[in-house]
Amino acid sequence: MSDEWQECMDHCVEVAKEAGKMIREALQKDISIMEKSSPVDLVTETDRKVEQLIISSIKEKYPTHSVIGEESVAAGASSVLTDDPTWIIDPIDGTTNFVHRFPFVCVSIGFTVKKEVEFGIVYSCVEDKMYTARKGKGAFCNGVPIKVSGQEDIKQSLVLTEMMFNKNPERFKTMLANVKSILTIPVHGIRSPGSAAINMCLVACGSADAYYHMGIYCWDMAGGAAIIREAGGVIVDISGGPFDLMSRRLIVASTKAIADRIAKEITQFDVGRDDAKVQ
Ligand code: LIP
Repeated sequence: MSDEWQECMDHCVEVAKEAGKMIREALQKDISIMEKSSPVDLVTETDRKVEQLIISSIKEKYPTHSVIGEESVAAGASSVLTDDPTWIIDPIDGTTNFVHRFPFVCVSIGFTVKKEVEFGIVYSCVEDKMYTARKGKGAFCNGVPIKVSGQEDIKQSLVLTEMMFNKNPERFKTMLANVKSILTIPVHGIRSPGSAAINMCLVACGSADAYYHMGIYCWDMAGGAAIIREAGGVIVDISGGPFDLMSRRLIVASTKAIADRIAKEITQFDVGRDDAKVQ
């Protein structure tokens, strides 16, 4: 069985390269922007085309596998994770970056078996960095092994999170208050690169020490989850408890000490679940 998943991973890397080429070409042309759930939730024709490319390639080669894709879910498809081999796809993670040509844009794909992440790839296609990881086999960037910083001291750390307008005033206030709490520890700084998957890879390769977020989706987290674990980092729920891929929240850190400290500072708010429709 293990070779079968390796073959899937090799295929995943090839299709991500093709998708990345499509995104780079689209960056050279006019980009027409559409809104999804809010004026700050954007989608483009390229998101949809890239997702179609990836899904058709997977379906042709692995017709029995399941797929959860960001744009398919936006169009009404299910986002319930089952025990089936499942490809969880974000065709462009960092769509807002893409429309502004801010260069942190990636293709993120995680592959689960019995609801556990078996492998993940994140292709930061403007930087041409291909992050890959398979369970038990290590994490790599362009084939070179990567590992987390190992930083234990939150006061010596660089923390990533994302900030955006939230139409719920209480949640918006809490999100900003959380940023203030983390800055006040104090940490060396907070950065917002604009792509959840790239944020996870930045922690995985030691360029940052932690990343936290409430309100992202399984397709933002699945690829990066494999990479951070295999790079020696930790991934937990925003409460500090076990990570749940469908929970829409996470803390990623170089060490448990840093993850625990962030969990202690954060005030949670309800963001729902990816699989809420079946609850
Ligand atoms: C985006 C993330 C971004 C986060 C947004 C959104 P998209 O994904 O990666 O970092 O702040 O909430 O989920 O929409 O570009 O795939």
